[in-house]
Amino acid sequence: MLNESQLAEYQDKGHLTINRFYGPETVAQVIAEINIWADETRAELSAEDQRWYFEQNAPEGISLFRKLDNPIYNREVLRRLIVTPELLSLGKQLIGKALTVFFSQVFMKPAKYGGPKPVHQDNYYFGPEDEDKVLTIWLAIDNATVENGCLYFGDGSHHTGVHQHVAPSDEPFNLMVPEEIAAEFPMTPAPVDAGGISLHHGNTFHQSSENKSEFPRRALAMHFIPQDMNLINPALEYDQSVVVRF
Ligand SMILES: O=C(O)CCC(=O)C(=O)O
Repeated sequence: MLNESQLAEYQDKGHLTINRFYGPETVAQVIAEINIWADETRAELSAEDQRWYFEQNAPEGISLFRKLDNPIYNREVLRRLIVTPELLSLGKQLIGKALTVFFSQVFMKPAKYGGPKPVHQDNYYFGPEDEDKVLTIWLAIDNATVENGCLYFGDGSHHTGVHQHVAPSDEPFNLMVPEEIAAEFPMTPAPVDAGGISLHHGNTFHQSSENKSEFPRRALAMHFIPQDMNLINPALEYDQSVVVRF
């Protein structure tokens, strides 16, 4: 459970960091499982999927995963290790008693070639009925630092509603807050130690920079909503057959 000051921080800033949520053994098991999964997935990716799932900045002949989708649905081991009663109690405290992870992602952000994620609001992607009922819990698998591309947040931006996003014409899925609106909220870095978690409200502006460092910045994000709430206006299609209810 969050204590009063953590709750107040989440409500005020729209995000909260909790270090040491999982121990090093759990983090090591998570890494081992992701490595197995990445190897299995690599073998079956089509050329088109490779453009989406691999880092496009890596040198010719080096294929590095940018992301893997739906770890909580696809990998029982990850579900069991990560979605513990302690984790669920945070979600229940913030958004409701019966929860759904309707989408989850592993962001690999590999050393040297990890690409940036521009400023965005999860709620523009997800289009929920109630903006206050989307919670992302982001687990740092490596130490996430300014050097290797930790998250940055616009403190208090969750109080400003959902803004229309734009996307480059050659990357229609890469939705972002228009620059002039993003500029109203200075983005502050939120480093998290491996095994720590970062929670954010679905409206909170956030981004991560590229990773030019020697160290990967892997993270696993879970997007929670209450079971009785619908996504009424999603910007992309979310596959209802892969939701996991808790
Ligand atoms: O990990 C990242 O770089 C982006 C994460 C993100 O946008 C999210 O978890 O909502």
